[in-house]
Amino acid sequence: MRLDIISIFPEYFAPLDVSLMGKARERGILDVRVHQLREWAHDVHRTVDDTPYGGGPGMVMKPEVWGEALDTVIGDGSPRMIVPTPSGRPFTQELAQELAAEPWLLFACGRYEGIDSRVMAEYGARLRVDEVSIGDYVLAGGEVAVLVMAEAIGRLLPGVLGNAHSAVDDSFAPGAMRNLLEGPVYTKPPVWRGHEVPAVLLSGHHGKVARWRRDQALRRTLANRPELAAALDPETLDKHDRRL
Ligand code: 6GU
Repeated sequence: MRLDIISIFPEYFAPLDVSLMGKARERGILDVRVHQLREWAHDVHRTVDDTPYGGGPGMVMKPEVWGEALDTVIGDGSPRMIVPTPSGRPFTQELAQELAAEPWLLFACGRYEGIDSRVMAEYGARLRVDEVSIGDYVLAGGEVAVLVMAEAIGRLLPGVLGNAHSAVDDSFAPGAMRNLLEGPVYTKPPVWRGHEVPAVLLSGHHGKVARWRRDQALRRTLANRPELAAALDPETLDKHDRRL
């Protein structure tokens, strides 16, 4: 997968050289190219923003600079373009999976109050453009949101995770535990500072372990995400589940 990122703070993307994303790049699974937006600003101060029409606080990113940057990076190709913004559609595991199937993603990072909306109109006529939010809070800019999305997408690429199965029972992944959060996990020693590992996990009884894990997942979902629990399909709940 090719991943282009345009930002006025390319330094934010140093973490993409490390860990799982760094390995994916070394293995040639990911081709990340980070671009400094100011390279396409031509005045002495390399200005990328201006005051908003209609008034109001903050600054808006200028369309001409973005136009030149995007034309250069896109060339005659057709990447799927993502614009991180708190007013976008929600970034979900489902969207991560959809984006992981694309050959080329282009992230356009806004700062200040955002990018002049005509940029999205212009490129939306040629490319698939999505404005995407990573949650209901406001960041100073799209850079950190792009790191979040890039990692969520990157770990789904074939050959990135060591164990090919380790993404299948993630919270939010499709499957038998669909729509349930993952429950607690334990490793050795069996007793640590007086806290015991639940006996069922040491029993060797696979059926009981699976039942216990499902109960724990359901309890955690009820406690931490009541709206997810309320949306569970009653058809997928058994008698045991309904007692919780
Ligand atoms: Cl994608 N960008 C910014 N600036 N803030 C956010 C966000 C994105 N998602 C949630 N908050």
